[in-house]
Parts: sequence; C-alpha cells; structure tokens
Amino acid sequence: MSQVDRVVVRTCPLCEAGCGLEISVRDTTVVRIRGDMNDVFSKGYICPKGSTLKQLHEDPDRLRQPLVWRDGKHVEVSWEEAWEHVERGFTQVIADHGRESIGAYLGNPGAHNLSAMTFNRVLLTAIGSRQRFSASSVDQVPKQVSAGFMFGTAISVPVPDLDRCDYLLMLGANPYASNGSLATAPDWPGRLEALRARGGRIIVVDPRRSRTAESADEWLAIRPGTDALLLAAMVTAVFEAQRAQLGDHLAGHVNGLAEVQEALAEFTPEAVARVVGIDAITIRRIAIELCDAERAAVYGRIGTTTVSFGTTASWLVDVLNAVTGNLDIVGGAMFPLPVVSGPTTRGKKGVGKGFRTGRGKSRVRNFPEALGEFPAALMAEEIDTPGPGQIRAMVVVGGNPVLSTPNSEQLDKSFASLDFMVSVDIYLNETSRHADVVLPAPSSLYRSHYDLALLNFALRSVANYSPPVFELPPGVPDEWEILAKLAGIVQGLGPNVDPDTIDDVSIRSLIESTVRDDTSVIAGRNPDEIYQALSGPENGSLRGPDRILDLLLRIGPFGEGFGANPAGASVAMLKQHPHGVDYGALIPRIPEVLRTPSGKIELAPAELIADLPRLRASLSADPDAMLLVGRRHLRSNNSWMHNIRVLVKGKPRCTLQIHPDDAARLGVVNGGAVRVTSRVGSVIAPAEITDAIRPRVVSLPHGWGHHLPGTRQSVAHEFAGVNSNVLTDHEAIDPLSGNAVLNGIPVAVTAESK
Ligand SMILES: Nc1nc2c(c(=O)[nH]1)N[C@H]1C(S)=C(S)[C@@H](COP(=O)(O)OP(=O)(O)OC[C@H]3O[C@@H](n4cnc5c(=O)[nH]c(N)nc54)[C@H](O)[C@@H]3O)O[C@H]1N2
Ligand SMILES: Nc1nc2c(c(=O)[nH]1)N[C@H]1C(S)=C(S)[C@@H](COP(=O)(O)OP(=O)(O)OC[C@H]3O[C@@H](n4cnc5c(=O)[nH]c(N)nc54)[C@H](O)[C@@H]3O)O[C@H]1N2
Ligand code: SF4
Ligand SMILES: [Mo]
Repeated sequence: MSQVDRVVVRTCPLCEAGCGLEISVRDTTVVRIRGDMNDVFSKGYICPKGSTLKQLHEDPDRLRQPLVWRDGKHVEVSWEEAWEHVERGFTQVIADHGRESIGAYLGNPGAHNLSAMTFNRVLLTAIGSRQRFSASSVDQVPKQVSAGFMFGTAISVPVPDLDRCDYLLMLGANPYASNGSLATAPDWPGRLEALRARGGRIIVVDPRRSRTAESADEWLAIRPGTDALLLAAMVTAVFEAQRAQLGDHLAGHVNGLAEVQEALAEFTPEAVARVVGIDAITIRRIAIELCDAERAAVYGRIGTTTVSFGTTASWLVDVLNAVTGNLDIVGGAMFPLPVVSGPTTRGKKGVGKGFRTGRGKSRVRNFPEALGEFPAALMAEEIDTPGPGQIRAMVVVGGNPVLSTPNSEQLDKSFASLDFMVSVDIYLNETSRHADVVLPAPSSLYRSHYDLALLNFALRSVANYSPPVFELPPGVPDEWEILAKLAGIVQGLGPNVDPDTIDDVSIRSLIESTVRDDTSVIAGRNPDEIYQALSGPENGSLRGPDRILDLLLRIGPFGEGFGANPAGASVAMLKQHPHGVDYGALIPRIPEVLRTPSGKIELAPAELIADLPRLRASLSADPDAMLLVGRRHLRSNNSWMHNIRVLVKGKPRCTLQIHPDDAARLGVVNGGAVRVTSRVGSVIAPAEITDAIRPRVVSLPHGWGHHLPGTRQSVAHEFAGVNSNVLTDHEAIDPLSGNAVLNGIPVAVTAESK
C-alpha cells in the first residue's frame, strides 16, 4: 500500500447523489478514493464512478492547456494567447451581427459545479443575448414548469420522502442505474430496499424491466409516452371511488379540486388502457392502494419528462399525490428545505408573483421561453436560419449537445457552420471539437464544491462544503475565473480583464438586492459592512464562488445571519464539519413554501387544462407502433466518463434491446446488426434480445457515438457505440415546457444483412 500524507473528505460532483468521498493523497497524487463512512448523508455509500475521480484527474486526454483552431487542427496555446483569440472572435461577431447572434448552451455537469452555478449567470448577462439553451430542456424542465404553475416557483418540486414512505409508485426512473434524480439522496437502492424491508411496497412503471423494476414488488410495462394518460386515469379512479381526500392539512390551501375532477373525468381507466398498455383493473387497484396506504408517494422522472406530455405527466404526479392525501405529509411527497437561501426560502412566505413561461418567443418559430431559455431542440434552426438575430457564435460550458440533444447529425453540421465558438470543457469532445477556442476547466479536485442546485431537492436538509484537494498550479485559472473573464471580455473589457473585478461587481449587486429585500435577515443593513464581513481576512478573505456561497448560506433558513444566529451555517462553519451538517428530515411546508399569487396550490392550472385536448387526441395512437426509449447504465454518465477504461471495459453497453417476439418477427439475432430508422436519422447497433422489455419497444442508451473525427478521447473512441440522438426528432417537443421528446420515438427496425 502506497504511503499517504493526508486524507481529505469531499462530496462527489458526478451525480445528484452527492456521496461523501474519502480521498487519500500523497504529495500531488491521489492514492485512493473510497466512501466517507462519516458523511452525514451517504454514510460510506459510493457507486463505481466515485472512485474514478482519480482516473479522471489523471487522464492524459483531459485538457490542461487552452486549444485554438489553427490550420485545420486544434493546437495548444498559452492562456494569454487564448484570451486574445476570444477577444478577437467576440469583437468580430458583435461588430458583424450584434450580441443577439451569440448563443450559449450550458451542460449538465454545471449543475454540480459551484463555479458554473455562480458564474454562468454572470456570463449570460454579459453576453446579453436571449439565445440561451441548456441541458435542462432535454431533462427536467417539464417538472419545473408544472411545479411553477402549481406551487409558484420552478424549484417547488415535491420529492418522495423515501425514508418514511411505505408505498412508492415510481414512473420512468431507474435509480439503480442513475442513483436518483430530482430527489437528492445517496444510496437510493439502499433506501428502496429499506422501504420494502419495513413492509412497504414499490410499484415501478417502465417499458423496461429495469434493475429498479426487478427489485420492486410490481412492474407495470407501460407503452412509452403514455404516463400522462395513466396518471389521469388514476386520478379519475380516485374520484370515481369517492376516495379523493386532500387531508385536513391542505384544507383551505388548494384551488381547483373540482376543476381537475371535471377536466380529467373522460380519462377513465377503461378509456386509456388500450393505449397505455396496462389493464383498467390494475390502474384502479394501484390508485386505491395509494389512498389506502398510510404514507404513499408518487414519483416520476426521465421517462415522464422527456416525452411529449412531459409537463402534463409531471403535473398529474402531484395531482395524484394531492388527491390521495399524500402531498406535504411525512412519508409522502414533501417539499425540501435547502440550507442555502433560495426562491422558496426568500421573500414573503406563502404568496408570491407566481410563475409564467413565454416572456419571450424564439426567433424562428415563435416558441415560448421557459425558465429564461429556449428548447435545446431549436438550437440548430436558430443557427441555420438567416435573418436578424441568427446565431453566428456559440459559447458552450460543460456540455455536449452534439451527442445529447435531438437530431444531433443536423446540430453537428450547424455547429460546424458557426463563425466563432468557445467551449469551456475538460475534454475535446464531439461538441468542443467545433470550437475556435477551448478553455480547459481544471479537474474538480482543484476546486471547492457545494452542490448549490441539487441540494434544493434533497431528502434531508443537509449541507456539505468541500475545499479544493489540490492547489491549482501557478498561472492556471479556476473555472469561475475562466467564466468571469469570458464575461468581462464579451462585455468589451479586453483580454486582460481581471476576474476579481467581475466577481466584485457581482457580489456587490447580490448584497445590494439582499439588503433591499425587507424579508431578508439582513434587510436594511449597510452593504459595505456585509461586503467586509464576507471578504475580510477574519472570514478567510473569501472570493469567487465561496464568497457567494457564504452569503447564500448565511442568509438561508439555517444561516448564521450575519450575527443573528452565531452557530448557524456559513462557509467557515461548514469547514469545521467536513462530513457535512444534517439539519434533519423534511418537514411539512404548506403554505409557507407557496409563491403563487393566490397563496394556494393551483391544482388545475389554466395552461395545463387548456392542453388536455391534445392528451385526448393521443388516445387514438396506434398501440402497435414500434417505439424507441433510452436507458442509463451505472458505469456511465450521459456522454462522458467514457474515457475512463475501468468504467467502459467489459461487455459492449451500447446495444439495442429488443423483445424476443419482435426479434423473431423481424429476423433479428442476438448480437446481430440492426438498423434503427426514425423520421430524422438512422443508426446500426448490435441487438440484445431480452424479455426485460415490452414488445414493440426497443431501447438504446444515449451519450455514445464517439467515432467522430477531431476529438481527443482515445478510450471513448475505442468504445465508440452509436448516438441514439441521431434518431430523436428536433420537431418533437413538449409544447408547454419546450423539453425534447427523447423517449417514445417512432422507429423502424430491420436486421442488417451481412
Ligand atoms: N436520447 C437521450 N438523450 C439525452 C438523455 C436521455 O435520457 N436520452 N438525457 C439527457 C439529460 S438528462 C441530460 S442532463 C443531458 C446532458 O447533456 P450535456 O450536458 O450536453 O452532456 P454531457 O454528456 O453531460 O456533457 C458534459 C460535458 O461536460 C464536460 N465536463 C465534465 N466536467 C466538467 C467540469 O467540471 N467543467 C466543465 N466546464 N466541463 C465539464 C464533459 O467533458 C462533457 O463534455 O443529456 C440528455 N440527453
Ligand atoms: N449512471 C448514471 N447515472 C446518472 C446519469 C447517467 O447518465 N448515468 N445521468 C444523470 C442525469 S443527468 C439524470 S437527469 C438522471 C436521470 O435519472 P432517471 O430518471 O432515474 O434516469 P434513467 O436511468 O434514464 O431512467 C429512466 C427510465 O425511464 C424508462 N422510460 C423510458 N420511456 C418511458 C416512458 O415513456 N414511461 C415510463 N414510465 N418510463 C420510461 C427507461 O426505460 C428508464 O428505465 O440520472 C443521473 N444519474
Ligand atoms: S452515486 Fe453519484 S455521487 Fe455517489 S459516488 Fe456514484 S457518481 Fe458519485
Ligand atoms: Mo439530466
């Protein structure tokens, strides 16, 4: 065993579980990574990816030096040269086409990245264009839009109170692979097993018999894309059985109960059964079991959001929670209480401005904005369609839309046609290979960490702060400095702009708005005094993301309050608690969590009711159509972590799962090449014949297709796989949220003759 100088603990930034890691270090190398047994939330649990932060840190393909595109290839340059390049590029594009011609795409790892969470916004503001896109619109936006309409903010998302629940209906989620999503907790598998061990039941709705379905009490093999119909029928079954019961705790806090009953009445279990593929008796039984269980929760994830009724299904999950008496009760669906200040902790409790979409429309097809962005599925047309406001330059931060968003062959071409592009990434991937300048974010072990985004959805009120494991080498900027400097340059402050200047402006404006907010704990205080308290040597001379985090912690519900609560949360306090601080299990939050103008839960938002005719029309879908869905694997992470050999080696994972009946009918043999064709594209993948999938459904994982030229990921290249998003259709979008339809894609499947 190698010698170890020190052992540090840190939160894993790779997925929403946020496990505590114990990292043994010698000098400047990582010796070993394992689970932190003392982490207040994960208690030693990690998945196979957690320990590979070592391999990621050491990966020779991981970028250490900026790259610029010169004479037909990417060459390494100094940071100075890279910044000059960025300045020339932006200046030219702005002079030629204006700021509106600069688009931005923010990727998923940014959600677990303190630099990105605090400085992406600064960068977007500095760019000053409405052409904003992110991985949200290939993911969870529908849930946020439905939460916004029902509860008043886009982060008012109820989560299943797993540890105290005894009946869980789970749709379109596979936490055994994903480790859980929009319901943050480490060791989902262990929590589900504990639920069953205490006599609880788990029902999984999924076209595939996933690991999660296999471990559950019951698997309901739904036809893809029909969860909204299933949920509507369950709500109707509850009303028909006269079992609708909000519970005394919601009395007086709910609008729209009668409207929901009436609007959904036509969606009876009998009416939906044929299209949903689940019989009416089962639908009624599950609905009543939800009423009978003392503490039940309904939870929907990717399979319910990345479909054409994503917002409708997300809404109906919470309607079903409400009418079965399970919303905002212990063991039911509860609203998390984050430790940092946020939209549900700030402002007046119990009432607010509410939520809307469509404050702007996309240039080409007039599609409404949601959460300040346009659908990623529309990026290509915004780049390709001439006219004022056409995107001519892109900034991509930690994303890989060329693999992860719909109709990616088209998007790949669109990116190739740009006048200028900057990527901030750790790899030269399928997207950043189009960039004129690639700015390498340092390895996460050089950075501090706090999961600002996902702790908003945590199953307990916990806080973990991780300082950097290693000091950045001299002259290498931290990721926030890269983002701040990009912001400064695009604002016209030149290639030598100091990131600290941008940082100072940003923290000062945050302080100003906080002291002006009369509901804040520092309302009316002197902004200079607050600035000093954050930035002075007695507070560790904080700057950048740590200083912003400190402010948000100190004004949060458990915060130190700048003197109001001396033992409360702050960066300094969390540094004293490296294994995290646990402020306890979830507590009922209605009505204080609400920010609707009425101050009530809106069970029947007008936008959702108005869209029901579209749901009705879907009842006439052809139940025999062949549909494509995706899947995740525990040892992968969207389109990356594929350059880590210990994770990708072994049996090929990018296979087309197909039911034996379909295989027999189509002449497909196990391992044989199959062609899958959709309206927009075609791929060839090896067949994996399995009865763990519903007939007339095939499944291909996303994030593969690493054969494209010009990348620098040698291992990923070796295990290339094919890109399922060549098949997903950019025209298929949930109209209420703009989310792409990534599941339930109509396809033709044929055996490829040799
Ligand atoms: N068909 C289909 N498509 C899907 C999905 C699906 O289920 N089916 N899932 C969707 C979902 S849920 C998501 S979230 C998206 C993800 O979509 P994206 O966010 O576009 O893609 P990722 O694969 O997460 O790419 C992340 C990039 O960030 C880089 N990176 C990693 N760490 C860092 C860092 O610390 N700093 C910086 N700057 N960069 C870093 C990686 O090298 C990688 O290039 O994919 C979506 N696409
Ligand atoms: N190992 C690993 N972990 C990850 C990720 C990863 O790529 N790899 N990605 C992370 C990210 S960014 C996210 S957003 C989360 C996602 O976390 P989850 O939502 O748990 O994601 P999946 O594992 O893709 O599970 C989705 C399930 O929905 C099923 N499904 C497909 N279509 C339908 C449908 O129409 N209806 C129903 N009911 N089910 C359907 C699929 O078969 C699949 O089993 O995972 C995160 N964690
Ligand atoms: S489950 Fe997620 S957070 Fe935990 S070790 Fe694995 S990748 Fe990291
Ligand atoms: Mo995601």
